[in-house]
Amino acid sequence: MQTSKIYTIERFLLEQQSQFPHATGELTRILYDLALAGKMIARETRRAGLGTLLGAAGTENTYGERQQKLDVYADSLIFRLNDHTQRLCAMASEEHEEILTIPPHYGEGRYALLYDPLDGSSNIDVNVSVGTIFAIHRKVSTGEKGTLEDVLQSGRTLAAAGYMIYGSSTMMVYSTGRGVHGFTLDPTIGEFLLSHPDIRIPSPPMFYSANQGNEKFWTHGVRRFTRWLQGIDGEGGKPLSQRYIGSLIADFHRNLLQGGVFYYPGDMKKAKHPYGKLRLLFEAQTMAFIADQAGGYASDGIGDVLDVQPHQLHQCTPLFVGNRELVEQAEKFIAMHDQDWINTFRPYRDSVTQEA
Ligand code: AHM
Ligand code: MG
Repeated sequence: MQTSKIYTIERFLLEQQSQFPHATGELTRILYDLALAGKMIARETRRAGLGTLLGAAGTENTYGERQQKLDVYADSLIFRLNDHTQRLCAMASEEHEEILTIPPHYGEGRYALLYDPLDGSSNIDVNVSVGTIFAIHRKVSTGEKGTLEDVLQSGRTLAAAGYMIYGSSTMMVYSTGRGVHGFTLDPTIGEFLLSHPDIRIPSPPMFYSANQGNEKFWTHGVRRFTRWLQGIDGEGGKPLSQRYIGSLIADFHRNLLQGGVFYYPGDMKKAKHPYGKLRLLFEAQTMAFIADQAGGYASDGIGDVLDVQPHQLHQCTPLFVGNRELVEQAEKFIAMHDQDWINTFRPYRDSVTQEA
């Protein structure tokens, strides 16, 4: 007879919480609310092809991108599930320019939640995996209400972070700083069950993931790094296979489970992404936190993403994330060849003027 325990996410969270006698259970409940959001978004993504929610909503987000209807649904759902629980002092969504305050009649809590409601949403129309990304910080501002200060925190101080992936199955992967745990949704019972306890990025790595269509805009160091991954340049060993979905969560998740590196670099020539495309607070910090907890590493090309002190809610960052030795190799190539780019990026990265 099999003796391994079966854990629902609720049971697992409660068991983890019980190891900390002074824990109030608030973080546990926020994670459980996010799991519920994941189930509800998964339900809608399953029906997306049926037409009611498919296609663009006709509005644009803060980056001028077309919002998909599911983006709008996921964004409002996460807010509505969390605004009245008295566990949060503020929220921030990739879809909104400013922080989202808690309606005064609900009362404030001790945490701040950041989320990208539906990452990779341009992939919905073509039935490719998308995800939800979340990050939870402790309140640090001293007033009664949450402020920008509560969300502009470095990844080092995250209380918890993770993502949901809506793929061939729905999974929730999270960490509270004690390992990375993955749960798979059993749709027949509506429960997330522990399927991937204590995830570690395996070695040797298998894949590299980048949008090589942008290669002509990349810096010399990033191109040299790519050749190295292909086993062409320098001491590079066995070539890695290339896999790129264009959905950060899907690309990251594959590399987390099978080993590899994802990168979306900054470049000097493409005016649109001088500091990379991805957002530090809504995308990169969570990937960095999960990678770090799984034995990997995330860099912006200069140093550890977790050490970057954000100054802007929608700050962009280059991102190299995956097996530590691969990411460190990217840093080496960049330090060796991309001094001009470093001189351009560093003042933006290290700026201290806080803004929404
Ligand atoms: P989004 O937050 O608007 O969905 O954009 C982020 C997505 C990531 O999921 C993905 O890694 C990247 O954009 C893909 O960009 P590109 O199409 O330039 O390769
Ligand atoms: Mg996104």
